[in-house]
Amino acid sequence: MHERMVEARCLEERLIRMQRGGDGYFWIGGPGEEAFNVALGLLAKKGQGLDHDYLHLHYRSSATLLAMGADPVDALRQMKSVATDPYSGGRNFCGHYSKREWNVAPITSPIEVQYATAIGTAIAQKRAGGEGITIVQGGDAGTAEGDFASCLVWASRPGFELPMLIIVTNNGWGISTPGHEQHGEQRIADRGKAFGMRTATIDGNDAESAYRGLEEAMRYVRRERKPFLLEAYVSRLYGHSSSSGSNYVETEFDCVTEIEKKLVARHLRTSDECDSLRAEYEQFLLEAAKTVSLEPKPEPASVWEHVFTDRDIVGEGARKVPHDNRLWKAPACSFPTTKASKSGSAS
Ligand SMILES: Cc1ncc(C[n+]2csc(CCOP(=O)(O)OP(=O)(O)O)c2C)c(N)n1
Repeated sequence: MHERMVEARCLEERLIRMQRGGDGYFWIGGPGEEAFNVALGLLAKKGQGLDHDYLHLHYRSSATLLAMGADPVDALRQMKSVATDPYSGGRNFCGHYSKREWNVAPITSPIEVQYATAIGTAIAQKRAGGEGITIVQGGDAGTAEGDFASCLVWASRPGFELPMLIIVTNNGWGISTPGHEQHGEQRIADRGKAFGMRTATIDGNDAESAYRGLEEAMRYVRRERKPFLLEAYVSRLYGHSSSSGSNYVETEFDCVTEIEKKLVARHLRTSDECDSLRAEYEQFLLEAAKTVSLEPKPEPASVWEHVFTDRDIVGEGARKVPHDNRLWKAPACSFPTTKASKSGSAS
């Protein structure tokens, strides 16, 4: 875990430097969340399809992707907006990953959208059975959005509970608004109790607590096929984004420094070894950023690739669909039915 955390921190620091040096337009990322996010990436059942975990992550989740085995150089490519960026072909912000082969859904900039889309993969996994679960993660301020409430409702319908691990990484801020001014309850996780959900609040800054908390929650969702709302306290070590200055915040708890203190105290690593590990990653990423800066920019015409549709759905599609019922087919449905719906009345 330590090595992945160091790698993730060095990557975020390199991305910040790139943005400041004119090698990127905007930075947002997850320094301060490495302990929790690395544990999540290591524990996820990686792969494609319903029997693997679906991940609907946050723009601060770079460490999760690294822990799953992503190449850090690809994150530099997205920052530099070069055509070789495998996530968006140089067309999206840094930290906006997606990886079909690992069920990692695209990160959204509008906050909380992921809590609504995650319901879809969780329903598919409920119907399919098996071991795969849906994991959705976002920040604390975003939980004020209706999408979060929709997620709690859909995840907990009696008799059709969804295999969903609902995560809130609570850094105490929504850009510049402090969390304690925004919601009356002490713990966001407590909201799950009203829906009959299992919940927990953990210290996401401590690598051991994060790993154990996640392991337990995931085991429950995987076996019981029911939701779990997990709130993890984390730090926001370089502020909100480049828009807020992206300077190191001395007063926040630093999970990398803390794990290193523990490793040294337990004689598992020396502080020299910790320093050299960091220096190695820094050097590697510095060199990689230079190489990436020489890679080609996307061709202008590629702006039309991977957009929602290449058809005229407003003109042609919108006219056809409502008038031609043959285009619409009822999907196979295994929702629980009420007595009324069994006897033919609308439910
Ligand atoms: C729907 C929507 N509203 C507002 C914003 C502007 N915005 C971007 S990040 C952010 C704060 C999000 O805070 P939180 O959910 O706690 O996540 P954090 O960034 O702190 O990890 C806001 C309000 C947005 N991106 N999308």
